[in-house]
Amino acid sequence: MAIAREAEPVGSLREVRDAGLDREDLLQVYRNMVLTRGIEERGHILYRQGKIPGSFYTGRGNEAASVGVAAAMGPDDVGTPLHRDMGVHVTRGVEPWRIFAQYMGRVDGPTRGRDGNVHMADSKLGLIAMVSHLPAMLPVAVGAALAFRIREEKRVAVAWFGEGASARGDCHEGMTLAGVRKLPVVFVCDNNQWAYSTPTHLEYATEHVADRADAYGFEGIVVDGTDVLAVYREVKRAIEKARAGGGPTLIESLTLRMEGHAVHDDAFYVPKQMFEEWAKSDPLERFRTWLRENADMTDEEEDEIASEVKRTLNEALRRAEESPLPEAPQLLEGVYASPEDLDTPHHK
Ligand SMILES: Cc1ncc(C[n+]2csc(CCOP(=O)(O)OP(=O)(O)O)c2C)c(N)n1
Ligand SMILES: [Mg+2]
Repeated sequence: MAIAREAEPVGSLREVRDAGLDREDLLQVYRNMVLTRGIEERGHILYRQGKIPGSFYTGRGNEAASVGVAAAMGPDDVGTPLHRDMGVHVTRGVEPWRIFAQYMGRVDGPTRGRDGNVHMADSKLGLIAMVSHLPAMLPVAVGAALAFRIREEKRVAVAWFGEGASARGDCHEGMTLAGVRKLPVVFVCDNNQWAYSTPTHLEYATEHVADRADAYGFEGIVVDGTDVLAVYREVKRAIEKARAGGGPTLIESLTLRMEGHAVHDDAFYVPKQMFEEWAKSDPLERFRTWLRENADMTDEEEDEIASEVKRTLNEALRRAEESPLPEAPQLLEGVYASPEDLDTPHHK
């Protein structure tokens, strides 16, 4: 039996206004979702053209979840987004041309050519770059939340992890400490129902991943990750609760990974019917329909967003391709911090 609360879908425009989004905000959220998908689609083309070293990961199906969470974060909050969360980078304001530069290992990517793919973040925008080892970023986010507590800053950390990664010890360690110290952290589980080729019934034995929150002493919520407004509303509540001293929340966002684990994987092991079922709740299409029915989005507004995104992507690709590859002697720059770079007293 489920222990976590199962969140209701969002209904009216009024409810959305109460949650803090006006009409302009809604159109911006939609634009960020369209841009997120566009970046990953163009990235896939770059990969096929042989311009991207290594592999290529996308978060198709996760656009509502990633944009919805990021839209609920405050400007001084921090986050540790993962490989399905391009919408977080887009919403926090990473310019698309820098994302393409990152994909291609160029100096203008957020890691300045030191890493590829989505192993990136712009710390000036409150994001901490992921490492491959999952869910190693959870203790990092919990550490950030502990720092906020010690420094008496009203900031919140948002920590992403996949349902597969939830089986590992660092997840348990991070949540235990966060629960015991009532830290200002929101855990977001991107449950896309597959960990590479492993299905959920081989990943966890509870009904929901969020059911575990109760055992750590905080609230667990399951939300439909294709419903951007429901994601926004639930995360906004959890962030404000954390900011007010109410401790952590675990939000499980349920989606389906709509492509292979990465582009080298054709996901032959996912039942075709499952894809067909989930394609019916495509996050972009769902929100587009909602906006037309509830916020009177016009054909002109929709076309304007589509063409602005297209222009942005074309310009971004052109600019990224002009960015050079890094020079070998620069590779160690910015890798190690010196005591002067750090503002922590014991490093002075
Ligand atoms: C500690 C660790 N073990 C194995 C891997 C290899 N690996 C990369 S992604 C992945 C699947 C992760 O599944 P999930 O957490 O559900 O995230 P998803 O990729 O589905 O978003 C695995 C096993 C890893 N990155 N880190
Ligand atoms: Mg998964």
